[in-house]
Amino acid sequence: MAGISLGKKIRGLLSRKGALDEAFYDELEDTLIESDLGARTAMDLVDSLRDSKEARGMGESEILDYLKRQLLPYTKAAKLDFRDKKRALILVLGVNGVGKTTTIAKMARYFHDAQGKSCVLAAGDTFRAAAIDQLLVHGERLGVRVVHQQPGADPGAVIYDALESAVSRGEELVLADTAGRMHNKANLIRELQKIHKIVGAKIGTENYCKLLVIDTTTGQNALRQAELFHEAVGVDALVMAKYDSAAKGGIIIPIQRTLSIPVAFVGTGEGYGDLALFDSESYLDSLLGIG
Ligand SMILES: Nc1nc2c(ncn2[C@@H]2O[C@H](COP(=O)(O)OP(=O)(O)O)[C@@H](O)[C@H]2O)c(=O)[nH]1
Ligand SMILES: [Mg+2]
Repeated sequence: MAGISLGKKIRGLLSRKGALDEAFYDELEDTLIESDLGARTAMDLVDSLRDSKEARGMGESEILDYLKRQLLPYTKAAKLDFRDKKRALILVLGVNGVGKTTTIAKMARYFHDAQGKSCVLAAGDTFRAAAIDQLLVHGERLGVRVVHQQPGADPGAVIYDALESAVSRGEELVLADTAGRMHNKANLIRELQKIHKIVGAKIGTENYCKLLVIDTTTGQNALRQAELFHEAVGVDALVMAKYDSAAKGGIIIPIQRTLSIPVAFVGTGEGYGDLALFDSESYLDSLLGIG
């Protein structure tokens, strides 16, 4: 599980070193960087610990608590609450293979069970035929309608249709899949901007959420992806998929530091129930091995 290793490493470092000397600070900085917290965060954390008067007399658990307090501002949670909304749309973004389609299926289950929402899925990844089939299979298993067209169809049109038909059928939440790959990056961005323009105008910003799925196991790549998608269409919240398989798990911290994007969900496995609401306290406790 993610995080245990960072907490363990820091504890190991503390028991080996005993004293908070320069060698300890250097190793701590390396350890933080290895856990994907980013060089700037690692440096700032170590500097603040080094400069803090309170740190001198601290024991192991106090140091971990101190680090936790320093990191809290960069682990904000996004609250996706659609209970009072008659209609809303979540546009799910992310590069190929990060877990978009799986997350959509999990969210259909979550928003139905936790918020009483009737969902409809839009097969906006028209780049691959298999992507449409995959969504259809989830829809059938979950008993949720899937709006789709043939491979190669205009994804903006598919999502627009899903929204229109949701209005006429009284379905409240549209979960829209998108392609994570195009012939090239410029194409992908242009396609997403087109979808964003069509969908945003139709649904209105207050009922529209752009959710970026990142694969927690890919480390710094996820930061570059977040920058790309955020610049293209603006990302409202993140999903940390595959947290269960990540040995590191600190990547949301540099993403929040740079882009201030809060985290909505954590993917904890491949099943429909394997989606947890992100919670800063428990995330940091797990990252730092506290408690
Ligand atoms: N262990 C684990 N696997 C996941 C999670 N989310 C997705 N996956 C797996 O990641 C692979 C790619 O997922 P998919 O939803 O097809 O990615 P997409 O290309 O972004 O739509 C699949 O094998 C999923 O079962 C997760 O939270 N944990
Ligand atoms: Mg997919």
